[in-house]
Amino acid sequence: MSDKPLTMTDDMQFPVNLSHWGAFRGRVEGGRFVEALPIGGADAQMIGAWPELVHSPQRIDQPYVRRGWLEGGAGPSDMRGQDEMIPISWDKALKLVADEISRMHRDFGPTSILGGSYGWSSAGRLHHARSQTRRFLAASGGFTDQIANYSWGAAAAILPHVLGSTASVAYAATSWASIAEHTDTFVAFGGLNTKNWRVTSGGAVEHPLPQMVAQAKERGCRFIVLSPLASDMPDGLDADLIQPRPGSDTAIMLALAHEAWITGRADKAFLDTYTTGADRLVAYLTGQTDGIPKTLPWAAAQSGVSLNELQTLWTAISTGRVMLTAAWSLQRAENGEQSYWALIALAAMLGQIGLPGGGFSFGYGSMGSVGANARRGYVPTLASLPNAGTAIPVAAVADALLFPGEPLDFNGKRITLPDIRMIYWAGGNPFHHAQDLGKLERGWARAETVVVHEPWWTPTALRADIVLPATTSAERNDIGGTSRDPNVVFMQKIIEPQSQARNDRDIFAALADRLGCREAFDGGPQNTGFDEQDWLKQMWAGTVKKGLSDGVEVPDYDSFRAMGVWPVPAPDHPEVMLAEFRDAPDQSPLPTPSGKIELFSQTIADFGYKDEPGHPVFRAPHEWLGTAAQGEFHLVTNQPEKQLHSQLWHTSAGMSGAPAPVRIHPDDAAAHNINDGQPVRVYNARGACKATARIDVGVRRSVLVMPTGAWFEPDALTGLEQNGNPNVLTADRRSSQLGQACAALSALARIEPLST
Ligand SMILES: Nc1nc2c(c(=O)[nH]1)N[C@H]1C(S)=C(S)[C@@H](COP(=O)(O)OP(=O)(O)OC[C@H]3O[C@@H](n4cnc5c(=O)[nH]c(N)nc54)[C@H](O)[C@@H]3O)O[C@H]1N2
Ligand SMILES: Nc1nc2c(c(=O)[nH]1)N[C@H]1C(S)=C(S)[C@@H](COP(=O)(O)OP(=O)(O)OC[C@H]3O[C@@H](n4cnc5c(=O)[nH]c(N)nc54)[C@H](O)[C@@H]3O)O[C@H]1N2
Ligand SMILES: [Mo]
Repeated sequence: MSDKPLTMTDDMQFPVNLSHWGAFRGRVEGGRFVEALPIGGADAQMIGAWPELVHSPQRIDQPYVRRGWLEGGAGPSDMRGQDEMIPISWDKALKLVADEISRMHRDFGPTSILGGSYGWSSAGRLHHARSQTRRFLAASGGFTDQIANYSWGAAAAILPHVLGSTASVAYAATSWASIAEHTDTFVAFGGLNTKNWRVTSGGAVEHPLPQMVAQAKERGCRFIVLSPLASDMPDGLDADLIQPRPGSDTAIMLALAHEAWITGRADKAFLDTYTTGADRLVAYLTGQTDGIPKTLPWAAAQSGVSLNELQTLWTAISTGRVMLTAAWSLQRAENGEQSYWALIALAAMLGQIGLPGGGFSFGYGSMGSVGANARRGYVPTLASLPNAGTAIPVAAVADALLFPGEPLDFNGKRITLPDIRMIYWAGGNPFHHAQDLGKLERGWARAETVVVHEPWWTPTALRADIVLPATTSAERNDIGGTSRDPNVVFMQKIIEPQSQARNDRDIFAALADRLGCREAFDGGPQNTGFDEQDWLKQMWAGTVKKGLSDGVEVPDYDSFRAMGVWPVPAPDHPEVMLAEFRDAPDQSPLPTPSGKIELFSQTIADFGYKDEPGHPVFRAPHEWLGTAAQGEFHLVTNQPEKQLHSQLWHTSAGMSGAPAPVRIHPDDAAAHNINDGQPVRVYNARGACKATARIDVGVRRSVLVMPTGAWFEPDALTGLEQNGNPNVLTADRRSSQLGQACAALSALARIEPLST
């Protein structure tokens, strides 16, 4: 490993590649990938693990089939993950898979195949496993897709009602340049955890946020962080820290909005011009609707924060230019939708939405390059194909497997859960990401056939009937990048495919040939016979065309390929979210029913959901410190430090050396006889896992903080999960009927020393 990261111009002889955790050059010696060198400030340890990933002993070397499935035929089974896996030829494996797809379509119709394939697979748009899976299953006759995502599913449901689109969580954000220049007070609900900046969906080349935050600080911006974890901020930021009960932020936001109203600070002109329904919200805030004024003392009682701290917070935001932000974690909770709506309502009261450095933006602490200010639309994507099947909310997988035919209320619609008989997963790890993994196991057992494409023997691959070995992105050419970073990367193949691994796309093309749907999979006769190069050229042609229409000079394909990294010219101005709307609300209305920010939504009120009266509300979750019994902790499951979810776990960058860490306050540790570094058992009625105690004075009392990312490995006899996957503990309740989104952060658990 070199001690200084390479710049883009160094060592041009090594091919450039890209992952969600950054760009790198790869050095191959004697047929082995021996070194990965970070480009542009990517985390050296995570990047450095690339050769370990490619040559991992966990690589799947060839296709396998589960003995019970091969000998007993397709059918429900609780032997997945336990049976022997038998090596078979590609030809045999492809025939088995193609025959199963035909059988499903013939006997049960398209919705019988679950094919959403949620997960992050690899950066690179052509070989993006999830896109390829969806194209293939759509082309072959249809499937049950998965709607939205785990990251911000609740936001995806609420924001279109309030702002008209998901832009403010998906890609738009006021830029850090604007914050550095204008913001007086920056309030971060959920903090700004620097570990999350190591990762950007699609893969970023630059990692500018630490410097940009430091610039704002230097210019005199005051930072206030609300989080149960003190380390949810960059070292040296010295933000004021407030530690509310997890799940209580909405109460705080609403009380601040109430305070703005009753003190006369509310910007009535802004509310009149740019919002609708403020009167309905105010009636709730003042207690006219439900008899409970949402005062600061009320919020103090809900959140376990002192009145004094809330008064200081109110004073801080009542003057000057204020930027309000919430991490995505806040909405990955029961009634998570409300935290985002309440934040928008508070920002509307302050009247600075659309002004430089003011208003709100989501997710500055959630991913690298949020607010980095890039010109969007230059990373090509692969077109999707129309699906004749159906779709379920992404987090409703276990329910769909367990309760076919049951109705599910979702964002004003009533879905009937499909009768899923075949699971097809490529590019995700549901036995890492889903809540209540015991429940998922019970649902999974009901499937007749499970097919998984994976590079490694993950818990999901181990629970398949047919496993097909996939290449990693180092073993193929691709184009990648993210709309949040000003670069597009030509990902050059570093090493030939290992063992018998094949590209997901080639696997699907071979299956499409067998099923007679190759032309549909290719997207029409004009693409027939396309190889990797042809596809990449076609995708790049779209980017060149965009450049022509925008007046941006884009290199031709061969030049781009030779460059490896193409820096997209910066936009003319730093982005200020909703500035256009503020400047000309009549010419640039929001795509909401009123054209304005909806502080009351008739559409939502008309859904008639119990917890959605049509304006932001505080609804306490089922599981939080407000309902905790003696000895119960709020379990906060955040993102892992040096992994991307379950990826990298089995490398030197990951956590596989010991059960995952669980952070606990020293007083709580003492009360439970727990020492630093001690093996512990974290448990509740849903399950139990091992973990390694980390005593941390920065953790709020009565909270445990445990990262996701450990590979699910329950002990065959006791069920005790061995590696520290907290999703054996989380509840599979969804955010609400509106979002049906992942609510992993609303869970209670207990902890005890593990006697060995
Ligand atoms: N408790 C709790 N649970 C959570 C969260 C939380 O905060 N708390 N967060 C949720 C969130 S936001 C997310 S995004 C999910 C993460 O969801 P996961 O599905 O767990 O994400 P990954 O671990 O990135 O899974 C990607 C999988 O694709 C495989 N892969 C990589 N490259 C390729 C390829 O080229 N081809 C194929 N076929 N496979 C490939 C990897 O080996 C890996 O198994 O977890 C969710 N779960
Ligand atoms: N290193 C690394 N970075 C990543 C990822 C990764 O796997 N590894 N995954 C990426 C993905 S897919 C996503 S979706 C994003 C997720 O981005 P986030 O959801 O923002 O990230 P988390 O780490 O889950 O949570 C951030 C912090 O929120 C705090 N928090 C939790 N609950 C509450 C609450 O109720 N109130 C308050 N005030 N704070 C709370 C926790 O202390 C936690 O540390 O991260 C991305 N970045
Ligand atoms: Mo995510």
